[in-house]
Amino acid sequence: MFIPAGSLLNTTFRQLGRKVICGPVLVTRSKSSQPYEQRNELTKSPVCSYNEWDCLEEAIVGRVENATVPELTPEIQAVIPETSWDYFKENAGKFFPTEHMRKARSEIAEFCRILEHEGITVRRPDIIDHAKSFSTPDFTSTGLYAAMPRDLLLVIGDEIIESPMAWRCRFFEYRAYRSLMKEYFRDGAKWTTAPKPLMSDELYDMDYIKSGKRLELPAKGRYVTTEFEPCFDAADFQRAGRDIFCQLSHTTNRMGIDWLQRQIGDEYTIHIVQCQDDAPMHIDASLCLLKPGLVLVNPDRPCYQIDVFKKAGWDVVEAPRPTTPRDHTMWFSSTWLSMNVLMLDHNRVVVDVNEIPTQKLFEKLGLECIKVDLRFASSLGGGSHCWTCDVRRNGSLESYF
Ligand code: DAV
Repeated sequence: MFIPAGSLLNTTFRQLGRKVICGPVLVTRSKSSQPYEQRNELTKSPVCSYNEWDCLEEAIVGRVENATVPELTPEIQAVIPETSWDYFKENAGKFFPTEHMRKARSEIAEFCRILEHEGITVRRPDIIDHAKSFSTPDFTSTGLYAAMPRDLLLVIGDEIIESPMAWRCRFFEYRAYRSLMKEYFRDGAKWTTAPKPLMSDELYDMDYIKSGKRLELPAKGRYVTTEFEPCFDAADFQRAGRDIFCQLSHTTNRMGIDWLQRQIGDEYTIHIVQCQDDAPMHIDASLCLLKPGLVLVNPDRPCYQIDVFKKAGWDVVEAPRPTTPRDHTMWFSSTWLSMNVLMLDHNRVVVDVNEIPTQKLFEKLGLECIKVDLRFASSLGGGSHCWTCDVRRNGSLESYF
């Protein structure tokens, strides 16, 4: 359902309001050994990103280390491929297979080198033990991973928000990012942590799977998460300056979207758009904003509100079908990660080296493809967009609609 916005004007690239200037020359990194009192007095935030396409200067890239098989809880069962169900049941709490993870790790190391070669400062989360079991008054779980910073961290302007993610196994995922968050805070960023969900049984429709209609309910607006308390994953949002697009999904509820809208204020308008998707979780393999005037869509998941983009003069381009072999292990997602791409600026796009049709499309659109091999890394559920969080892009707050 689209929430029509008064702000959807036909003017383009209007430039208004608060402007946070950022750039690597202006940022001095605090030494972690330096006492807080002696931190650098900075006026510029090291965190600054308004959209998916301005020139990328600094990014967090996730980690493979200690990725742990989660328990097959209802909120996971509602979204992951059925082919993973038995594997998760049998291996919950254990690390993912060593050899597969070794390959994924070397792919991610190479991905980091490629980004650095493109002039981007690459930061990494801490290595923590995700297999450690924990309890809250409401539930007991083991962790998952720190592979997908896109799911947790939402950067809107100079604010970096730790999202109230919906999976129990991700309750403590923020811990892997706390060294970075503290550093960004010391250096001037606005650091926010959304209200932590209790994740008690009330947050979940415990009968969602039992109803036997797992694949039909999203069309009726029913998800595995309830409206008991706010929850959202940052990857359900795509930023276009003053307009932010998001979907309701198994990980993002209305109360979560309302919380975010109130938090970021009326400088921004969040629009809910929905795609025809029988297991929605994260918008970035369904609808990807590539640059002003260009949106990439998933032909299997038509977006009901695509006219919003067309009316604003945007080109809507269908992503080619993924080429990942059917028997390739995808524990968490579909193979549509082929369209889960990271823009380095208006002209450069990070695309999987194996996805030739997607590369050809981008080349036809005049984009330069920066090729990375994420075949084994993608088994953990993300492409180059999910594996990263763009902490700083060189740009300002603009309106594109
Ligand atoms: O299967 O399209 C993609 C999830 C990306 N974080 C899918 C889900």
